[in-house]
Amino acid sequence: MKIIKIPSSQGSLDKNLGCENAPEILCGELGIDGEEVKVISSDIETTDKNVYTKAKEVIGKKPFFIGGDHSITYSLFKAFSENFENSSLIVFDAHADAMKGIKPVSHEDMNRELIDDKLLEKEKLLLVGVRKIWEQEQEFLEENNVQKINSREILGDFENAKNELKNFVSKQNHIYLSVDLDVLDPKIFPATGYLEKRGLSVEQLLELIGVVFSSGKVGAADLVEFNPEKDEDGKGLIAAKKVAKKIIQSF
Ligand SMILES: [Mn+2]
Repeated sequence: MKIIKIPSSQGSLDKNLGCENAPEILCGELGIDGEEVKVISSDIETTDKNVYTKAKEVIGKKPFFIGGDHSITYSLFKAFSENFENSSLIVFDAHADAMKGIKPVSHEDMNRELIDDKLLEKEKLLLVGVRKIWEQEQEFLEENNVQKINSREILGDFENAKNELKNFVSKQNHIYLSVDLDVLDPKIFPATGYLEKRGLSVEQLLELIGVVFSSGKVGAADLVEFNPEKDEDGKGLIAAKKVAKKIIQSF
């Protein structure tokens, strides 16, 4: 596998400034090194191009991308889907990231932009842990029948949620896994831009990530939206490290 650092918060609409520091801190703490994508300050379009170019270079070598804000997944999945036919996207996130989009892509619209730009088939997207959906997003998700396993289902009947995930995974060919750490409960993970109550525990997230990897179909993964600047008590780093380790060990 290959670790790629993407130190950019340029797609966060200024809502998670500081998350660009996550790759350096996380890799330092984990004692791992990695290549770094060149981020051009105040030029998100060039940064996005650099993210895409790097992804094209490493797709096929089981890359693990550490962000950064969630907008990077657009360019990363674009490269992934060009390499693997019928590729699927499983996103752990408190949000649907499906607002009406404008370019450049942001962390609020990247799922929708991937579908609208025909880089992702709507039935190949699965949202996991979602619990805050805006009205315009709800319309889009319903119109497109986007599959989701929401946070309520996971907290209510974990075994059932796990089986639903297994079922989705079993029908896919090539999976890109994207983990937005705001899927975790704010009590254990306050170190991010948008806090939504009633989220997952670290143990639940690790187990569900394990389900996805046990298929042997994961070709690339990312970890996004950890903001060390909002991590006042260090809890965020502890959780982020556990999740990063799990992904590294699973590849
Ligand atoms: Mn997100």
